[in-house]
Amino acid sequence: MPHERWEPIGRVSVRAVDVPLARAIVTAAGTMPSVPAVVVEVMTADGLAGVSYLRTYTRIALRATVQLAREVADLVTGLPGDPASIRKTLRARFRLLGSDGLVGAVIAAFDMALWDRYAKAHELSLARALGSARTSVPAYASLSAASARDAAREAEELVGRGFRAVKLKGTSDLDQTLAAAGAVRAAVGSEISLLVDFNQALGVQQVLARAREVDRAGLYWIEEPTQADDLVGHALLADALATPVQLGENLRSTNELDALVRVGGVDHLAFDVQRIGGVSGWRDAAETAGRSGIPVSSHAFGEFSRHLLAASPTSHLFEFLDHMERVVEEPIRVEDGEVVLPDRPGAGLAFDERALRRYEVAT
Ligand code: SMN
Ligand code: MG
Repeated sequence: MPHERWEPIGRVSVRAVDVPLARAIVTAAGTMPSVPAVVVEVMTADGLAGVSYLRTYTRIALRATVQLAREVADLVTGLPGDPASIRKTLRARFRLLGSDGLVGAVIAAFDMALWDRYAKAHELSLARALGSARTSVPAYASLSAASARDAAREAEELVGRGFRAVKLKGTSDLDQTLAAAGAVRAAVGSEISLLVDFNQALGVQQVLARAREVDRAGLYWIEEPTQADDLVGHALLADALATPVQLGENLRSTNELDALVRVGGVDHLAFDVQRIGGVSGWRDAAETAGRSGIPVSSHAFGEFSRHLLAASPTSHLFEFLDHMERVVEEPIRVEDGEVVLPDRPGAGLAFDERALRRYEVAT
């Protein structure tokens, strides 16, 4: 982008929606019946718009986030729509408050929208704008159910649709989770990779005491077994377990990633584009991961993640969970277990206006 002439940012639209899920997701961090999200559209003076969204996970944070995003919009209106410089400006503005949490989510949403706009301006898919010529990326499917019976049935259905890897939601009850993993394994057979996500629910000592048993389950990875910010705890687990440890969806910066890698707390990474700082933040983090040779998978935000993974040096697995299915014009496409990259300009995220209005939350 060295010689880019950046159009100034013009109109910005910020709206809140709460999109019901076809199937509520049961996680160790609570049950999610819907996706509360803030939809951001950033238009430049030439009339070209970039689109993104951020998730608040709980409806009670929606209005505050919309308010914040609207104030940020006022701040950036008239500035050149260059994702890198907008990110820098915003991070400087929030240095004392901190660029994580809701602030980080809002900065990421603007960054994603500006990258979407940049790719559209060059009539390139986001992956191509990021330098990748790939057309698909291997995917795994995240199961919604946690109970053994429901998870086994859901896994069978997803394998029937072509997935070669599925992820079970673990709970704080290790016995129950290992039993559910056994049920899923019995349903899908030994050829399918089985991943388990604990969403930070276990204690380090609890897992250390049962390390051999966990290893016997033959899992492809265990995800966030303990508190995400316990880097040393994850290092102890990565050392004791033969099963690979996956984490990263809660990483907020490349510096945090660096620290995690240095202590040896991670075998497989996953980035969340909202948490890691948008497209710009992901690119920095993916470069760091690449230098260490650690495989990178994605967390949610499939519309953007598919392109980002395609362009990541140590790209691994795409997480398929089509949470925005009800409000987008084109659902995320998976064929033969791979997510297919759309080649239309930008990220390929277009909201269905009628659907958005239907689930809009007054702000
Ligand atoms: C997860 C967390 C939040 C929303 C969706 C999914 C989970 C995952 O940690 O990795 O799928
Ligand atoms: Mg997870």
